[in-house]
Amino acid sequence: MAALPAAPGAQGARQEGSKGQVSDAFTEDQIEAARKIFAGPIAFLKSAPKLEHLPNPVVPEVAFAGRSNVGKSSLLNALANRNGLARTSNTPGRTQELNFFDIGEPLKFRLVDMPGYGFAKAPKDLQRQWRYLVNDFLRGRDVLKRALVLIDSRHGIKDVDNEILDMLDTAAVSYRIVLTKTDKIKATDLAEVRARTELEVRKRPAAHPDLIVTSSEKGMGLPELRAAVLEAVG
Ligand SMILES: Nc1nc2c(ncn2[C@@H]2O[C@H](COP(=O)(O)OP(=O)(O)OP(=O)(O)O)[C@@H](O)[C@H]2O)c(=O)[nH]1
Ligand SMILES: [Mg+2]
Repeated sequence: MAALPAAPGAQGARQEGSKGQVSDAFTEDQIEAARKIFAGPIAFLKSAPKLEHLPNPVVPEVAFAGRSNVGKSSLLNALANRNGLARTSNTPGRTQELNFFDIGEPLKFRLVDMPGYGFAKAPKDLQRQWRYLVNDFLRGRDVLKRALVLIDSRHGIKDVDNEILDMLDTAAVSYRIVLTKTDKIKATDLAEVRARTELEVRKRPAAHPDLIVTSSEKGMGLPELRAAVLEAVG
């Protein structure tokens, strides 16, 4: 793990910020309402390779953003409890378009799985294309209620993440940080990265102050993340 700043302050912030076991507390009713919606009808709607292919903005949307390979598509599948809804891969750069998923029947809201950023091995013009697509969507989509910005718990917030967080803060796009792949690290390292990330997030005006800590593999944090999505679109 990278060197960490000021551990004592980090600990303080963590205690203050976390009321529940894994994130801020949702009521049982909120958790149950979210569980029900995500257990119901969910369908892939369309892939948009360019902004002119976006679906009509008829319902609220929540988008999954983050570095390539951080686990965006896997987390969407885990939330829906449906493998293969969004395509995942070991190889970074799997998701190359904006993929829209309809939640609820009648349609209640949409989730958007986006291409990742920071995949250095992708051809430069492709990287640029994805960056424009993602940034323009996040900045310009009226019905976007919140972006979920996924951060790999093994690495914490990196420079490429800060670039997108700066953009979201500047454009006043509401977002929330979600730590991923927590099954891959020790509990002590997780506590440390969580505390450090919470401190970093507190300085950011458009960020929700509480993180959600997840593992798609083990199912950790999924009930809370479902509730957080519902809260964002509600
Ligand atoms: N152990 C573990 N592996 C995970 C988890 N989430 C995702 N992965 C793995 O990480 C790899 C990348 O996952 P994806 O969901 O495709 O990542 P992505 O962010 O959608 O990637 P791009 O579409 O390329 O931007 C896959 O091999 C997943 O199986 C997790 O919670 N735990
Ligand atoms: Mg993906």
